[in-house]
Amino acid sequence: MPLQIVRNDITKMTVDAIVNAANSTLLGGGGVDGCIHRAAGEGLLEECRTLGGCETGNAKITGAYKLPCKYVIHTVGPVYQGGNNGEKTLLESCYQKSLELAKEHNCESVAFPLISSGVYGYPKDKALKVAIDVISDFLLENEMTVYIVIFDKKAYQISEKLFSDIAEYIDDRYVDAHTDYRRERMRRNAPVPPISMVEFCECQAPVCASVAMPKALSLEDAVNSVDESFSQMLLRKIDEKGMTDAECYKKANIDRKLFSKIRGDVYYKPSKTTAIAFAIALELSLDETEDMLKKAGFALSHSNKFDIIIEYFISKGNYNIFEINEALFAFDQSLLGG
Ligand code: AR6
Repeated sequence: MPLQIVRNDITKMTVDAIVNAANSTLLGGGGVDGCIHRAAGEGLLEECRTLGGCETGNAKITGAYKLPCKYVIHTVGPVYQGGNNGEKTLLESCYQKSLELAKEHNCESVAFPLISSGVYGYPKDKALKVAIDVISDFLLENEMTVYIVIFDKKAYQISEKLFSDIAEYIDDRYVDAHTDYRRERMRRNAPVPPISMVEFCECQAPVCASVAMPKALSLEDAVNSVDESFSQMLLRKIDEKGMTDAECYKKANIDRKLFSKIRGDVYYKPSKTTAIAFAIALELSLDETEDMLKKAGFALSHSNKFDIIIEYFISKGNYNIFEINEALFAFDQSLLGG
C-alpha cells in the first residue's frame, strides 16, 4: 500500500528513512526529536553538528546510527501562529523536501511523524490533511511506500464535522441492521447471540460466489459458463473510464506489483480492501461497487462499520481514497489499498 497511516513509535519503524520534526538548530529537542536522538545515540548529534542548522520548511539528511532505518531526514516545521503566516506553505514544503531527499537517496520506504503538530502547535487535523495531500500528490508521480506514523491515537483527529457526520451515518444504519436482525430472530424464537457475535458472524463473511445454474447444465458446462471475473471487470472498467492502469492503481492506493499480479491473473482473488479500493479509484456508484465486490466474493452490509463508512463516502460522491482512509483509521477500521 503506497500510503499508510499507522500507530507506532517512529523510532521502531523498519523503513529506509524516518523523518524527524526538528528545530532549526538540528541539535535535538523534545517530542519526536528527543525520541529519535535517544534511540539513535550520540553519533546522530555529532553528525547534526556538522550540518549548520536548517531553515523552516527545508530538510537535511543524516545516517541513522542505532536506529533500525538507514537514514534520518530532519525537517523543520513552522510554529503555528493562527494559520495566516504562511504556515501551510512551509509545512507542505517540509513534506515535499523530505520526500525529494528520500528519493535522491533511493529510499523505497519513508515514515513521517505529524510534523509541527506537537510543541509547534499546528492543529492535528489540519496537519494531517497537509501531510496526506502532499504525500498523495508525490505518490502519483513516484513509487514509494510512505507511512504517516501516529504516536498516540488519542491525539489523532480528523475534522470534528467529518467525524460526527460519519458517526451519525453509522449510528443510523448500524443500529437498524442489528435491531432488525435481533427482532427477526426473536420473532422466529431463535436464540439471539450477544451483539459481539452478531457482528462476528454477519460482518466479514464473504458472500457465496456461486452462480445459480440451470439444472440441466452439466458440471463441465457450468464451470465453463462462469461470469466475467473480478480482474476482467476491473480492466474493462479502466478502459471504459478512459484511465491508464497507473492512474487507476495510484488512485486506488495499490502497489504497482500487486496491480501487475491482478492484471496477469484472470482469476485473481483480491482482499475486500483491495476490491473496494479499485471501486473507489474507478468512482463507481454504490450498485456498481456491489457488482464489483460480488466478483471477488464480498458484499457491503449494514452490520459492519467499515462497510457503512465506505457507503457514506460513495453516497457523498467523495472518492478521495486518502480521505477515506483517514476516516477509516479514526474509526479503527482497516485501510483501503494493497
Ligand atoms: N513517534 C511518532 N510520533 C511522535 C513520537 C514518536 N516517538 N513522539 C512524538 N510524536 P513534536 P513539532 C508526535 O512536538 O510540533 C522538538 O522539541 C507527536 O505526538 O515532536 O514539529 C523539536 O526540537 C506530534 O503529533 O514536533 C522542535 O523544537 C508529532 O510527533 C519542536 O519540538 C510532532 O510533535 C518541533 O515541534
